[in-house]
Amino acid sequence: MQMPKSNFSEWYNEILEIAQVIDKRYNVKGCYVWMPFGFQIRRLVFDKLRTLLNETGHQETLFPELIPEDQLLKESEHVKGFEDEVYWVTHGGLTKLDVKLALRPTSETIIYPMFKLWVRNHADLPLKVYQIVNTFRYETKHTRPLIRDREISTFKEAHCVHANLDDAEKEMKIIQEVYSKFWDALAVPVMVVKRPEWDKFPGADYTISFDTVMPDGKTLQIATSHNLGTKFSKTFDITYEKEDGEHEYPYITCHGISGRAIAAMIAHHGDENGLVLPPEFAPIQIVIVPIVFKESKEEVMKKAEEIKEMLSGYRVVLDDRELTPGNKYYYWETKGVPIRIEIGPRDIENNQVVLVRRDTKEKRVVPLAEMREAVRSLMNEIYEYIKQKAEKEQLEKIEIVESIEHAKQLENKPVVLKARLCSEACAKQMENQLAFEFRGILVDEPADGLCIVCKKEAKHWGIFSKAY
Ligand code: A5A
Repeated sequence: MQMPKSNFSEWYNEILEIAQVIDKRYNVKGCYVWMPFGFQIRRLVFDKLRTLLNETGHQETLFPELIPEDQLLKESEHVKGFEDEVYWVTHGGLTKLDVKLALRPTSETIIYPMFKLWVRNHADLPLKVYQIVNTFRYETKHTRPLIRDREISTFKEAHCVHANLDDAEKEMKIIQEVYSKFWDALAVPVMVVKRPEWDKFPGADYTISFDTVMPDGKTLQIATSHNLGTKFSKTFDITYEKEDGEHEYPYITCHGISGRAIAAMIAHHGDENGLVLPPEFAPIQIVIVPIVFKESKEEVMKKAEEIKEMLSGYRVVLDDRELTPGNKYYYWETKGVPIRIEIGPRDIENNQVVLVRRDTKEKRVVPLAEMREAVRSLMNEIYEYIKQKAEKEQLEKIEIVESIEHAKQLENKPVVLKARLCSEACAKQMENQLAFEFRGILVDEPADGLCIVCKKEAKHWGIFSKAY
């Protein structure tokens, strides 16, 4: 079956179903089921994130899910940001609870009262923890699996306490590096932007966001990193004793990535035949399809087993089902298996195998003795190819605009705008005249030239887009 990607929304829904990633038929809106195959992708992807966080001194933890009402309401800006989105538990059985309990929309107000108990003096800092949990947000925009869940079933949140602003800023950079490595591994291209004042995380001093451009030209925020300053440590009365004996409020940073990571990976690389996955995150990396005829069946199956043994260390399936090879090809293509190995009587005769890559469908005949090495290098080639392809496709959707009129002409195109700006005030002015949202300024790319709005000297590149 062919699924054209031109209608992205339809394609996305279909691919999740056909590849058996998510079943969205559960009867609570915004709550979805991870199917076993999808769950394996999830595990591989989030284990990568775990490894990167562990390597940089973040420790995995697990906090409770329920928040007493008064505790959630403590930080006023934070509350305002989330009050429309909170699910409440009001009863325990038939008994009405004295204090309503919120299902976490995020865990600042759960974790920070505990930080108050854990942080005593400078030797306790930095304190860097993270958890991978489900959170709940009563989303009112159109829900869709992994992109906008009401039960965000996969939510990695890191929360870090630092002695001073300098250390907090260093952590913001460390996370930027960790996240960049993560997106690089997933071959997902990103733009790193600083969100404007009016669009930062509720309670944050500022927010850095990783946005990716989806195939339909809309941006998806796939990670955020917030410098919360001392606001939350003041609210939750977290202090530490400095070397000189004085007590000080520490700085806090927090950093989130959700199942959107998987949505982005699928959206960028998948095609009309199904998933295409970077080999590192493919639950099955190689499928062996024996081409059997009655008279040679035994011999071919024996060879196929041998080939499987030769590929130890990879995640390999030998598909010995009673189906036609064509059916098997189709089945494994939908699941994004990076390499297919075909082995038939003629290959045995010639002491060779046929390797077929999922991304380009290219076939390669290699001597059996060179198969392992060929597979290894093909995996790298596939990763490089899909990464460059995704980067190129993203770049092609980013239009540099020199005037508001030019921006207006692009309003119905699936593009993202990049414009020189001097300030957030000018960005706001531009946003007010357009059907695009201001997403922020690029953090690693200063601009020169003139501001698109006021024609004074520009300092930044601003990004404007339609957004998920
Ligand atoms: N405590 C901080 C880390 C926090 O909650 N930040 S956040 O609100 O920005 O969420 C982190 C990330 O979760 C977002 O950048 C976004 O990529 C993802 N996210 C937010 N709402 C989501 C939803 N309804 N479904 C899936 N992912 C979501």
